[in-house]
Amino acid sequence: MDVLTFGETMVALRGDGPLKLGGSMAVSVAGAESNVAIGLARLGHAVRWAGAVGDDEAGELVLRTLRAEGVDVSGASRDAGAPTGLLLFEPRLPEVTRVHYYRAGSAGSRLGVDAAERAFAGGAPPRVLHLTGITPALGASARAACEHALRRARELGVQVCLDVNFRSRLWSHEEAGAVLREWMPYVDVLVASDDELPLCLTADAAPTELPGRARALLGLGVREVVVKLGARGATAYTESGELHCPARTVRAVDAVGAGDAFVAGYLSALLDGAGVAERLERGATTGAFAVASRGDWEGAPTRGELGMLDAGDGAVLR
Ligand code: KDG
Repeated sequence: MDVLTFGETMVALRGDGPLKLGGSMAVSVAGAESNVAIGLARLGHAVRWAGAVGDDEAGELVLRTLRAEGVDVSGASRDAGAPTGLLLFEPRLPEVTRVHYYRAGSAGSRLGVDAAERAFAGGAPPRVLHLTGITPALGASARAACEHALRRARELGVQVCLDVNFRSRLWSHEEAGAVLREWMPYVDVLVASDDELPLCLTADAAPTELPGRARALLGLGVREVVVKLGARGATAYTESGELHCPARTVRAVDAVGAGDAFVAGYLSALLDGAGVAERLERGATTGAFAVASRGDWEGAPTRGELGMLDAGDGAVLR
């Protein structure tokens, strides 16, 4: 197994306009960790997603979708006592999408240490454990599960990638900071947007500018600090210095999931043994595919499609 990822995947309903006006919605699944898993699977990597869904048809949709995408779900569990979570995407303005969560008390939010243990069971350990800062925001049990996974990764010599993915609807800056700061000693590759970096540093010790913050995190033992800058691209900081990669220019259709797609591209190149420049470039490419496609993960490229962005506007590939 190349990558193990652990978190909540929900049924996702996507509308076309203001939710209160009704109309139809497209049914799919979404969750930051499974978005990364699908992105990696499309690029040919062996990935396992572990998490919990309800013993319901919504859970069936989640598992069936992940299986169809080539993601190993053998570490996932069904929780007969709670429903699969739900989220609604409401595209409110061309560039602004509102998200509504229905995940309090969901099966995914009740993940526990046993689920984390099951995630690692069977076969050789993964090369990378990928977590996000969303799962610990779901409750004490889900947080304990992540912390168990971090300790197991350390014992097994598995490198850890953490995408901060701060969700203000789920917890406060203070709550997130208290947890994420404790996690830093376990993290090898930290992915964050520039405004999320302060959550990982003690407030009074935190420098105010981006390179200083990244250096402070490297000083805590993080090996790579990868900062997502949206339309401005991404910058990686390592002990050898900093490297920037601009974003690819595409017609933006739906930015949701772009960060997860970026992580999938970055990790894919890392697994291939590529250097930081190539990791950033692949991340920029997979991120651009996500921005140019509707849905969280649906537009993720296969390896053979990575070059498609160079085909030029209006190209017809025959
Ligand atoms: O990154 C996209 C995710 O935000 C989306 O799939 C839903 O995981 C999700 C979340 O908690 O916001």
